[in-house]
Amino acid sequence: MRGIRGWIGVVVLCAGMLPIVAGAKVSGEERAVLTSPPAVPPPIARKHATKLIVELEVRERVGQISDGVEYTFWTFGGTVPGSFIRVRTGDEIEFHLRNHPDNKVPHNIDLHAVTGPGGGATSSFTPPGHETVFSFKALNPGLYVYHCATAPVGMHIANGMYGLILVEPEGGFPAVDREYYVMQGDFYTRGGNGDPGLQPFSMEKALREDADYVVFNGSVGSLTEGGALQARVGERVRLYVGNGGPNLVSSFHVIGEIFDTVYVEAGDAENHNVQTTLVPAGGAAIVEFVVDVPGTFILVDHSIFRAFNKGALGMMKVSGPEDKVVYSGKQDQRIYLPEGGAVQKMPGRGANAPKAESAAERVAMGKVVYETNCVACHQADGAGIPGAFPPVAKSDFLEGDIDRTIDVVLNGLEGPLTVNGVSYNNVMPSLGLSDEQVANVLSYVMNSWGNPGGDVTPEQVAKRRKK
Ligand code: HEC
Ligand SMILES: [Cu+2]
Repeated sequence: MRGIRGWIGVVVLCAGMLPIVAGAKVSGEERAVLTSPPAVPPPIARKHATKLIVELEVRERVGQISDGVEYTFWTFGGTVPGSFIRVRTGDEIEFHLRNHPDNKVPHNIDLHAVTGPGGGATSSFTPPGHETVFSFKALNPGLYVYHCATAPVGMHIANGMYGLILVEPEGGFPAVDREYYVMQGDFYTRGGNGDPGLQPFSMEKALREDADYVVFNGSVGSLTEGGALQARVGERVRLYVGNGGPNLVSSFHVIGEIFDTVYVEAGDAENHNVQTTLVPAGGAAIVEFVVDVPGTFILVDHSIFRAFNKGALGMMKVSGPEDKVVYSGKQDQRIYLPEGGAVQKMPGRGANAPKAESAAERVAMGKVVYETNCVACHQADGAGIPGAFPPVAKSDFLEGDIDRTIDVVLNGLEGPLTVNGVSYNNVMPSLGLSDEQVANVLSYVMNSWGNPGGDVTPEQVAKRRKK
């Protein structure tokens, strides 16, 4: 967090200019630069309004929504969310909507930045293999959602047809060091979360608002590891945050940060020192913060099961020098067990998960179990976290006795143990996995990260469970 001195002047200036925007002169002609998420086009440097040509192509394509799970996305520009469009107040936008000839259904576009019937939808109905053109004047500054509005509207949006258009105020926004594009969406599939293969859209679940996936930027993990947002200590970061829905509102939060400034609902109202901001379905917010310390900061929808169980989790990796005054890091750790045992049981689940037909399939399915249940503690590379979570990669404990290892995953574990000569004294919860899931995840672990291989069967697990 950081103070806001120097901001007030800019804001007053922008507000004062609003009334003359509609009458501003337009000169010249330009082609808009569009970007794929999480990139944002560069700020607009020109000091005048212009005629701006925007060309957006709809593509229907199969992509990954989660590891091993595919979905037929309908996209603006090939990505979910669609290409980021950046214009300036007063611009006259000539909008070209193209529907690729390989697509199966017609589409159109409703931009919330448009003043006019349907936000453009009534002028842009475009069958496959066609292009439509309409134009509009950007009268109001702000960050706006655009989406497809072809019937059944809910289905087009549920398939990923949404994105953001930023209408910069005259004079632009104050400069920042980094700008990123993050947009949430909820998805509804025939199978449950993690069920592999190509998953068709489920109208029944969409009607019940019973989402299988809630994600940032179109898929589980799109903003983690290699896709994580980047920043350096001391930089000011601005996130353009949208929510395509179709159903759920987002309680947008960055773990370990406080938003210095939020442009509430992406309008003129500024709020400061905000922990969580609401981003409605079909709405947006602009949030800004200075990153003061290094580390990984986790972006979530704070409706928290969506984050840890349905995919609404991203990362910002901040590099640079520590500041032990702002944040000390762990100074001490001891066991505190006022109620005695601390092994928590989670409700049983996974009973009707699909069964692996071969050892290889078991490993593949185990990867999904690992990524949904173990990765938060033992990490994607199995290395664990020093001092807290032991490694499951090249762990002598794990390799030592398979029954003992099965017991750990079945029942959880607390109290001291030694892995590769390092002692741990922490708590692993019982995760309530089925025999099949325990067998799959351990087979995956044993065949990953240089571990020696092997196969654990559901029968072996069932035997241990009886004990
Ligand atoms: C909430 C964090 C957490 C989650 C989730 C978790 N573990 Fe653990 N795990 C631990 C901790 C902590 C220990 C060490 C417990 C102790 O100190 O007594 C541990 C120990 C282990 C061990 C034995 C020690 C070693 O490193 O060989 C294995 C094997 C293991 N976990 C596997 C898994 C698997 C597989 C999953 C997912 C199905 C999983 N864990 C999920 C925290 C977690
Ligand atoms: Cu559409």
